[in-house]
Amino acid sequence: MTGTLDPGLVQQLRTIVGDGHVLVGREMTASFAVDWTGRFSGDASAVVRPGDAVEVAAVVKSCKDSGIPLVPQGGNTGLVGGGVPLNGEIVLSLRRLSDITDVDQAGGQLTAGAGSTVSDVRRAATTAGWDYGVDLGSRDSATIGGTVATNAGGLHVLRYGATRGQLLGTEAVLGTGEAVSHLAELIKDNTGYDIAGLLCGSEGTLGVVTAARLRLVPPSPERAVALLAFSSTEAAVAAASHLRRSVSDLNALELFLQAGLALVCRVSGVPLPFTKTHVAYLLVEVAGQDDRVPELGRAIAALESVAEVAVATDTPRREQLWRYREGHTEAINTLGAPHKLDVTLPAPVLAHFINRVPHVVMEADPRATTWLFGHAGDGNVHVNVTGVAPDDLTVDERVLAYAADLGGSISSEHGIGTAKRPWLHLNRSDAEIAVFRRIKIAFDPAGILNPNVLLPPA
Ligand code: 2HG
Ligand code: ZN
Repeated sequence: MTGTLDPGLVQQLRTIVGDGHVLVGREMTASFAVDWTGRFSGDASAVVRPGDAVEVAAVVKSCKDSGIPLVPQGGNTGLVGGGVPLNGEIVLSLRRLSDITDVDQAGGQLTAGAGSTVSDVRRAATTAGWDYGVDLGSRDSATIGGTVATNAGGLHVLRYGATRGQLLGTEAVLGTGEAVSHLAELIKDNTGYDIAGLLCGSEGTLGVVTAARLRLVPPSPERAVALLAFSSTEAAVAAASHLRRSVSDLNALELFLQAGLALVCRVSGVPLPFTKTHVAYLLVEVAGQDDRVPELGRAIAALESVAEVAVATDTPRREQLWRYREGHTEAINTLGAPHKLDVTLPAPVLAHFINRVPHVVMEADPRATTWLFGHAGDGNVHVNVTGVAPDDLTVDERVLAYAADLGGSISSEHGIGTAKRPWLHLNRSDAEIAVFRRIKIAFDPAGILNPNVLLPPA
C-alpha cells in the first residue's frame, strides 16, 4: 500500500492536522513502522499526528470514507507488535494529545490525554498529593492511550489492579469517526454498558482513545525494598505466597533467575548483589504511610528458605535493587529481537511451569535460549526467548499451548497484538470470539481500526 495513498486523502489529512503533521516517505515514517524489540516491522503509507480529539475524529472519518486502515500508536513501547503498520496502514500517532487536565485534588482524579506518558501522569498525581496506581519500566515513553488500549499491568497490579482498575471513563473516536465521551468525575456510576472498560484492552480495534479519566491512589511516602535469594524456584514461589499473606501494603513482588541477573549485570556493568550465586530471586517492595521495615523484616525472618537478603530504604539503594529486575528487558534485547511470551499461570503450577518451560523451548528449538522473569505476585511470567528467527513461530506455539494446558493465560498484560493472534483460541471459545467479532462490527463497521491485531482473520 506504501506510496499509493490517494493524493486527495493526503490533502484532506493535511487540511485537518496541518501540513507539518502528515509525514510521508520512508525516512520520515520509518521509526513509526518498527516496534521497540525490532521483531515486528512494516511500512506506513503516512504518519498523521492530530493535535486534539476533534482532529482525531476528522482523520478517522476521512480514512473510513476512503476505506484506508489506521494503526493507532502512542509511545510505541508495546511488545506484541500491536502498534506497527504491517501492511502499509496509516499510523495515527496520538503523542500530541499530551495535556493533563481537570485535576481533582479532593477526589483524587485527573484526565490524561492519550499522548501523556505514564511518568507525566505519575508526576501530576504527586503534585496533587496523590499517586497513580500503574507504574512500569517504560514509564517515560509509554502513553496513557497505549496503556488503556492494552490494559497495561506493570509493577503494582497486585496492589491496585491493571489499567482497567484505574479507569473511570474515556473519550474515544470509534471506527465510524463518531466521538464517544464519558469522563464524569464519579467513583460509582452504574449507568449501563462500560464502554471505557470495553475499550480498555481492545488494542485499538474498537476506538481510538483520546483521553482517560483516571482514579488516583493515596501516596506511600515510606518505602522499602528487599532482594531475597533462594536455592530453588519452588522456594521463591512459596515465599511469594507467604509474603502476599503476611505483609500489608505490598507494592511489588517480582521474580527473576540467576541467568537473567548475570546478563543484566554484564550488560549494565552493575555488580552482582551477592557474592554467592543463587537459583531464584524475589524483589519485594512495601510502601505505606509509616515505616514498613519492621513488618517486612518479621515476614522475611519467618521464611526459612531465604539464603541471602539485601534491604534498602533510601532512594539510591532502592533504585539499585530495582535495576536488577527492571534491567532485564533492555539486557535481553542486546542479544537480538526476542520472542516475548507474556503468560500467567495459576499459583499452584507456577514453579512447575518456570522449571519446565526451558525444556519445552529447547525441545521446540535447540538453538533457543530462555529467559524468565516477571511479576510473581500475579503469577505473571515473561518468557523471553532469544536465538530464534523473528518469524519462526514454533517456540511461541509450544510455550503458549503449554501455558494454556496448565490453565494459564497466553497474554497476561501485553495484549494479543499481532504476535499471539493465531492462538487466541487457546484461551477464548468460538462463542466468545464470535461475540468479539460482533462487538468489533458495532464499533468499527468498516474494519479500519488496527486490522492486524487481536482477532484472527475471519
Ligand atoms: C516488565 O515486566 C515488562 O518488565 C516487560 O512487562 C517484559 O520485556 C518483557 O518481556
Ligand atoms: Zn511485566
